[in-house]
This record gives sequence, C-alpha cells and structure tokens, in this order.
Amino acid sequence: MPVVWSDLHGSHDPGGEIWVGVHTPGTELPARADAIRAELADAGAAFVDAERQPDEALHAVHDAGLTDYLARAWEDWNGAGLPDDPGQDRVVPYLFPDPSLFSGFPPTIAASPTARAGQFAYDTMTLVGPGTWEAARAALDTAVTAAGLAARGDGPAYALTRPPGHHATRSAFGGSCYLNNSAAAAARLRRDTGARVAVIDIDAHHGNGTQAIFWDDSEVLTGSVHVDPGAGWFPHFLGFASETGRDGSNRNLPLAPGAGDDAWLAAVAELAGWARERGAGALVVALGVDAAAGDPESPLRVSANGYRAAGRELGDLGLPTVVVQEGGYDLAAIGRLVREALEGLEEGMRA
Ligand code: SP5
Ligand code: ZN
Repeated sequence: MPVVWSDLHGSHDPGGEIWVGVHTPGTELPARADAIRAELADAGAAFVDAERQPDEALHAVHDAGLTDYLARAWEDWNGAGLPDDPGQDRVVPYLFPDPSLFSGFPPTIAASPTARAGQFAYDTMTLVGPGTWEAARAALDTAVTAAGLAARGDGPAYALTRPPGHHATRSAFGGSCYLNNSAAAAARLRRDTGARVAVIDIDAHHGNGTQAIFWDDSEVLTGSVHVDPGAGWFPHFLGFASETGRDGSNRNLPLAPGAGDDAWLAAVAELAGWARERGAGALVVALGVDAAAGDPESPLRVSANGYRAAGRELGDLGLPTVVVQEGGYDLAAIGRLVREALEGLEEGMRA
C-alpha cells in the first residue's frame, strides 16, 4: 500500500519531556519515523509525499484558537527572549486556567507567552520548539492525503505521521500530540465517502483526543483498546469503559498491565465486530505499536505476530482504510511492528 510521508517531521524535536518538574530525555524522537521508513523501504514500499491540505482539513477537527496559538507559539516564546532568560529553549506551560477559576465566563487569552502555553497545553510533557508547528501541520497533511487516497477505493493507504496525534483534542494539545492526525483522516473519509467512519485505536494509550472530538458525532465511531488508566497509566483521567459517547458511538476496552496477545487480540476483534455491526463504511486504524512487549512507554506485551493478526482482523472488515501512525518508542522494533501490522492488513483484505 502507498506510504504517505513528509520530510518535515524532522523539523520537530521536542528535546525531551518535563515530567513531575524533571527534564527527562523523552522518547518521541525524529529517529522513530526514520526507523519505520527504513523498514518499509526494505520491504519495497512506494512512498508518496504528503500534499498540503486546505485549512478546512485542520478546522474540521480543531478550533482556530488552538491552531492560531500553535502556529505562533515558538516565535512568540523566542521573541520574548525566554531562551536567554530564564534559559528555556522550548515552550513550557506554568499556569493552567482551570475552569473553576472563571465562574462560567471564558478566560481572555493571556498576554504573556509563558501563561498562554497553559491555555492550550494540558500537560508539561509536550514541548514546542522551532519546527514543531510545521511538522505537526505536515503530519496532519500526511494523514489527510492518505485518507484521500483510501477514499478513492483502490485500497488502503498508510500515513507515516510524526508527531503523533490521538491525544490532541479540538482545543488542546498533550501526550506528545499537537494536532489529531487520525481524527483529520476520519473527517476526510467521512467527507469523501459519505459513509459512517470508524476509528479503531490500537495504540497502547487511550485515544482520548479522538474520543473527545467525535463524542457528539454518531457518524464517526471511536473505539480504543489500551492499558487501563485505572491502573495508573496515561491519560489517567480517561479511557474507562463507562465512556460511551452520545448515542453509544464510543467504545473503550481497557486492559490490565501485562496483557498480551490473547487479551489484546480479543479486544481488537471486539472493536472490529462493533464497527461492523454499527454500519461503518470506512475505517481509520490509529496504529500505535507501543503495546508491544519491550516498548518503554507501556506495560502491554503484544508480539510482532500479534500486530500481524490485528492487521488481518481489521483488513477483514474490507473497508476503505487509512492507517495512521501514532505511538511506538522501541527504536529497534517499531519498523518491524509496523510492517507486520500493514502486511497483516493486506492479507486480511485479500482473504
Ligand atoms: C502518542 C503516545 O503514545 N503518547 C503517549 C504519551 C504517554 N506519555 C506518558 C508519559 C508519562 C510519564 N513518563 C515517565 C517516564 C519516566 N521514565
Ligand atoms: Zn501511545
């Protein structure tokens, strides 16, 4: 299947993560996308450059407040001299305008770039540097380009997106995500096919941003299998089975830490069956490969064969399909894991 790609991913280097106030190295690195690309090139994949999409593609899933902020965040931070004083070369929030502060009225946009960051970021780990906006925008363009190809009906397409997207909501960024690539792909599939779209998220973490974006939309089904937030895992506050969306259009299947192929594949099959029963006519697979045993960001223990089997299960739906890259942080393994998932999907479609 075509692999849609943008060189601009490399202009985003978050330069680490600030976690509990400590600067840690972080795992969402430019080398991730390069490792996946190298493995798919070895497998003989055809690469297609992402096409710049109109702003409508962005605003189908994001408020202008967030996109206007992100587009200027680095320049404003740099312009205020913050890399020199106090010596912070990434945009980092320090103050979060909790709704309880405001007696129901909306906060004004803060004048200081230091405060403004907390108005749009919901964590301290998702840092903005000089090329972050260009890369995030290119990742969304990549996903939407792939969705356009898949909607033509000549087979599935894979969007090799970085930075990832499924934690970004309509109006806030976090979880290493800035713009929601999978959601933008779903919106494009919806527009081009007119069909009900299912987003099936098999990243190790709950796809909270995608859930929130489509919560009220019964024409976009959102399902996610992930490590149980109730066992202490990101995104902590969301991803519980009780979150069913308006009209039951959302489905969460949390798994215990340590769960492996059997439990995980049963959940993937459950989500696939649910999408089929509910009349999905097009599919987005939010493909995180961080559920693999050995990934540093999750305690799930899925194997490479498990990813291949998940691909087969989802391919067997036989729908116009776009696969969008989300997480996956074990640099030595992620290329192979993605390849297995994509080959499994192609096998499932042929079967
Ligand atoms: C797209 C995606 O997979 N995002 C996952 C973001 C989860 N990051 C949670 C990080 C939680 C703190 N990690 C501390 C690591 C200490 N070694
Ligand atoms: Zn993840």
